[in-house]
Amino acid sequence: MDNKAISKMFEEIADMLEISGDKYSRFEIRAYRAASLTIGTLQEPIEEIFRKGGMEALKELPGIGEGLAKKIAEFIKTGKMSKYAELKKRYPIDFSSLTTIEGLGPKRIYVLYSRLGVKDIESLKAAVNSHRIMELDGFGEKSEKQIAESLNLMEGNRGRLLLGEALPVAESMMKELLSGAPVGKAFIAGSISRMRETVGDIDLLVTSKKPGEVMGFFTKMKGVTRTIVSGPTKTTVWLDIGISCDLRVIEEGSFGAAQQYFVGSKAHNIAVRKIAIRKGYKLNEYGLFDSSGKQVEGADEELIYSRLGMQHVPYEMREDRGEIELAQKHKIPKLVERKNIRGDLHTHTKETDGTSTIEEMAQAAIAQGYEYFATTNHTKSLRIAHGMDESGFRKFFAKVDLLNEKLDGKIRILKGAEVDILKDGNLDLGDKLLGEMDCVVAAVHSSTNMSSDEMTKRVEKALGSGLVNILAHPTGRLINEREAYAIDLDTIAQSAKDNGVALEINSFISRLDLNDTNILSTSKYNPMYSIDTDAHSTQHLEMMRYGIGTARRGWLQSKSVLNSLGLKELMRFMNG
Ligand code: DGT
Ligand code: CA
Ligand code: CA
Repeated sequence: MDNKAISKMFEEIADMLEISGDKYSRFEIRAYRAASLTIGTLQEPIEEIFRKGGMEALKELPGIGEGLAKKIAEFIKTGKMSKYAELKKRYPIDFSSLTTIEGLGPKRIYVLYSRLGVKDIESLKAAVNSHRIMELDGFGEKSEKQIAESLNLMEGNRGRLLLGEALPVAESMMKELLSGAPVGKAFIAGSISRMRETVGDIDLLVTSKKPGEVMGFFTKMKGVTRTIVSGPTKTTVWLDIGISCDLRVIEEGSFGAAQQYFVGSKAHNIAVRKIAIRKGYKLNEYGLFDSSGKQVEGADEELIYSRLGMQHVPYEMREDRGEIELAQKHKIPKLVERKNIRGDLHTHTKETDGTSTIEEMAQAAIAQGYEYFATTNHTKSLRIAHGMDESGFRKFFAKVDLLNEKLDGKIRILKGAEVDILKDGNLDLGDKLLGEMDCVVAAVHSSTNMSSDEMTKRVEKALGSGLVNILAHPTGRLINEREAYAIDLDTIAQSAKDNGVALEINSFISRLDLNDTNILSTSKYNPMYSIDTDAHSTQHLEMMRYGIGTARRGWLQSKSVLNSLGLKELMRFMNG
């Protein structure tokens, strides 16, 4: 997968241009960052897009023009990008790792580099440990502490990729195996199948009569950098995306048992195995066996559960968090599915920090099969995202009105904003304009360093304004990068329920906010949830699956999902 490499390079080029003092326009730097986001979140390998459609296909990607397309093609063809190499010679700094540390942008990283020789995570750690950072101008003790905390967080998650990075790779490996190797069934197991927010390694299962041939093919597949262990039933390889992948060849008669075992989780499996033992069976990855050692089930996972007196358990629930008891009582809820989703209520356009036009977003939403979507650009306080003021919104909405007319019911674009919840809990746009909007998404973006009490009151005030429909990314966490800010979600969930505000499950791969445990713990207040992508380009609409996976991990049913409502009922909620 070149996606991640190219995305990183573009981001680093932007970082390096920013500190270079060379004559580059802000526009150019922004273009590199937008392109980085587009490619880093593509759900298809970029080399595939290029192979099928050449330069033209690259240029069709949101935010990719001629110049950037050339650089992408250069990298796919040669494995190098000369612009990047040139700048890197001047700045031998690992920006892509260092910028994930909270509080460090390119300029501050350059200060650390020129003053302390910090150029990667290792040397940053050394600088923190020797307490030399707090002595620098513009840093201080608080900064050093923040950096230390961020390093610890990174350490704790070391080696785990985002679900949204690993899942597309697993799927494309699956496809390659099915088309190129002598395999029958193929299946993605492990944490990916459970839609866990991060993934330690990829687990693939296939059936085949020629395991040797399959393994030979597997170790030479695209993205494989080396073979770690190779055997006829299990082979492990290292992938260029930075994690390993286990491939297991299973016999048909054991496929269901292997699925049950390797989907996991380990905790769920242990609980199921105990039930098997209590009923006089033995359960392992080869099958369910009776006391005489005869295999009584094996090919079909569902039959294994049913033989144990259990309902089949959706993969996302298999964490031993109470699903075992529900399955025994045959009370597993019917979880929300992609087909229940009728629109996306949090999206951006070019007018602020998105890369697609409203027309492009509308076409992409139609292609998703949606009845409606809300366009919710940033408001004025959020300068780094080019947030709009009242007149900007009014001008934009006039355009949306025309477009709605032109689309003639093919889809309904809801006019909205992602309005900033300011430090004092006030909203960052006038009441009159907010009152006229179809869909007001509110979110905290700044001054996040307050006590839980203060933050909770701040957000409660916004929810109580009568103007807000959805509270976006309620905890503000970024996976592997930034902890949730302090906030009392119990109080917020109760307030959301009382004020008719939905809590967002943000599907963006680095957010997944609320997360599974937040959903489980807030469900008792019975608020509505809105599963949105926060798309900044047409491609990002594809991330809906990660939000749905997260919702399912939180045991959510479609009756609690705002954007599973038809347009009429949705508007009743919005106006209620
Ligand atoms: P990961 O890779 O850390 O994101 O998480 P998983 O769940 O994919 O874990 P992994 O790859 O170590 O193992 C895949 C599945 O295999 C796991 O979910 C359950 C099963 N498994 C692994 N080790 C054990 C074990 O010791 N006992 C049982 N019962 N199952 C196991
Ligand atoms: Ca795994
Ligand atoms: Ca594994």
